[in-house]
Amino acid sequence: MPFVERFPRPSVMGVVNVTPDSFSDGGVNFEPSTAVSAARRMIREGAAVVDVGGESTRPGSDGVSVDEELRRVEPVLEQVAGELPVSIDTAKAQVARRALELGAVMVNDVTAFRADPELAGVAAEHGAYVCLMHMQGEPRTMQVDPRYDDVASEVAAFLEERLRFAVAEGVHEELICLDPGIGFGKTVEHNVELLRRLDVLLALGRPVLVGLSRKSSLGRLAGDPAAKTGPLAASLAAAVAAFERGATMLRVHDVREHVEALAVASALA
Ligand code: HH2
Repeated sequence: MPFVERFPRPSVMGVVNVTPDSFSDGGVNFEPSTAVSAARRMIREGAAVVDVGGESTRPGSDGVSVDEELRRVEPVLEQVAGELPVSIDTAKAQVARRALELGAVMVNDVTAFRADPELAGVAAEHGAYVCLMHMQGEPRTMQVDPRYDDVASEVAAFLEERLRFAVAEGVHEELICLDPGIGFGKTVEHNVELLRRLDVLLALGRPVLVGLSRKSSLGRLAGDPAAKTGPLAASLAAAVAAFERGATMLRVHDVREHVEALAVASALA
C-alpha cells in the first residue's frame, strides 16, 4: 500500500528512544519495559507508527556498535514489533534486518542509506516503508559551522539523488518519504527556510516527514538564545505550520498533544 494511503496526512510518528543520551528524553525509555509501555501508550494516543531507536544522533554524539544498538532495541522490538506499527530508527543494515524480521514496517535512516548502503537492499527485501533524511556532515561535528548557498534546493537535490539510489536498490518509490532533517547540520535560519520552502521538497513528488519536536531551534525562536531543547507549545506550533505547508508525517515525542493539535489543524484546513 502506498505511503500516503497507509499514513494519511497528517500522521504522527511517536519517538521511542531506547538510549541513555538522546537530546530531550535520554534515559526516559532506556529500560525495555518502560519503552514498551511508552510505545503502546503512543499508539493508544493516536500515533500511526512508533519510531524505535537505539542510537542518539544529537549534535556531538558518537555512534554505538551494532551489538550495543541491538542489545538496546531487540528486547523492545520483540515485544512490540509484531503488535504495533513500528519504524526502526537506524543506519545499520543488521539492526534493520532484525527489526523487520520481528515485524517492523518502516526503516528511518538519518543517513539516507549512505552510512550502510546494504540497508537499502534489506528494506527492499522486506517491502518496508522508508524515510530518507538529509544531514550535512555527521552528528559529532554537524553543528560546528553548517553552510549552504541555497539550503532548500541543496537539500532537495540531495534527497532526489538518495530517492533514485533507493529505487535503484529495489525499494518501491511509493513506499518512500523524504525528510529535510531539521537540526542536522543546520542553523536556526536554515531550519526556518526549509520549512518556509517545504514546497521545494514536495515538488519531488514524495510525502514529507518533518521532525521538529523539542528541537533547540524552537527554543531559540521562542526567545531563549541558549536553548538546548524546545518547549511543547513551540513544537505544536511548528508541527501545525509544517502540516499546513504540506508535511504528511510529524515525528514527535508528545503524541497526544500533537494528535489533538493536528486534528484541529486538519479540520480547519
Ligand atoms: N530527528 C532525530 C532522530 N531521528 N529521524 C528523522 N527521520 N527525522 C528527524 O528529524 C529525526 C530523526 C533527533 O531526535 P531524537 O530522536 O529525539 O534525539 P536523538 O537523536 O538524540 O536520539
